Amino acid sequence: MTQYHPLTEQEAIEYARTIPGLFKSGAALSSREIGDGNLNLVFHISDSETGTSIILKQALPYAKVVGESWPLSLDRARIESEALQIEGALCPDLVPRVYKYDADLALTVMEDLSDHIIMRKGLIERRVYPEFAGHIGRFLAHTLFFTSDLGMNQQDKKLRLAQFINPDLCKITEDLIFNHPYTDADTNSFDAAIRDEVEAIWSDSELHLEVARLRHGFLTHAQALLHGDLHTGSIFVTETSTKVIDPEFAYYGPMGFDIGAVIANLLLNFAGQEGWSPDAESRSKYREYLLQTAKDVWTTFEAEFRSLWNDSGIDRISRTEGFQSIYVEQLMRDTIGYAGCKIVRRVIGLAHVSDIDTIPDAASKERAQRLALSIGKALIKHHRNAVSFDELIEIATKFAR
Ligand code: SR1
Ligand code: MG
Repeated sequence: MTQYHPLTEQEAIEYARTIPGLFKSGAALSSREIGDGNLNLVFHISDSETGTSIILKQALPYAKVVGESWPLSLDRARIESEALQIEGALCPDLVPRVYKYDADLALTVMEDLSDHIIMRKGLIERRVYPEFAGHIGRFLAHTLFFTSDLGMNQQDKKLRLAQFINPDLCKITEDLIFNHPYTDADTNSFDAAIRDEVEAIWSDSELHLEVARLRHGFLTHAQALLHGDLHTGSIFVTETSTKVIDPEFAYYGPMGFDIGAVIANLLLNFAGQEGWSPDAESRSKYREYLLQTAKDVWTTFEAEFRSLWNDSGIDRISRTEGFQSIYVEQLMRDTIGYAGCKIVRRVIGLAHVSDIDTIPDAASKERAQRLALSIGKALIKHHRNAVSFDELIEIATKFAR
């Protein structure tokens, strides 16, 4: 089974049996392909007698969401498994354990997190995750700091950058986030009801100029090893645990892109509450929770990042008085700008989010889409002038009134 081919459910069982120390020989294993993402196969293999289970994630040589007409490198499976191992060394409690990576089959064998749920689903059900902001703020601070020139040997960092050259997946982001939503591209997908707003975005040159700046940062600012796709569908949660999965888009890019992704997805759910909250009072209460979480993510990130800088910074010159604040303020502005881009693409572009797309009532869905676009555009246009993260909260609050 060593030559690359997409596994069947039965072959996934046979493969799982070959991994030492997991299943007893002769165990009655069951296999289900459960991948609901855009790119890969995901097999859940379990032994109902012992309760042991694992996940086999296999990259396909094309984008599953579009088909074989969109080829994609299988190297993303290596990138994902290596990124998971780096993240696991820095934040062992916040990522799944990797048991094995098989380069020939572009396959990663990892811990099953079925006792958690995908955070996007939890937020649609209007659940509350009290530990999430602290966990993800720490994940962001540690993974970004210790893979940057601030926290690791600067020559080793250059070699690590080479290890994470990820052109196919970066191109998806460059096109689907930073280009296509701003023009009449074939890949776009949006409801006819909001065509007026979408056409206004296509002709908004002030907006395009800011997106061009942010895209340039994504292309050129090799600041830290990013997760690269840190939305709430890439995060498993319980009330007490957070696990980040799916770093196949990992590459060296601007830190604010990862922080902004988390914030954007909280705001997409904030907009989606047009359709999920039963009444105005509970909508406003859940939205307060989402905004407080967004603020806590930033505040935790900033505090942890500054303390890592003070305690574990690797060079003298970066400790020069004032430099840390200049750096962190720029991160805050980047975070706001990238959050805006991540919101707009999920309403107009190829890949949407269920927080908005699955709202059953058409009028509520349209309100949610328009609200998301208003917030996204305002964040993009304002990001370079922001002096405090609170301005993001004020923008979301203003448009939701
Ligand atoms: C063709 S892939 C579309 C999207 O799915 C992934 O989760 C990324 O967000 C990507 O942009
Ligand atoms: Mg993914």
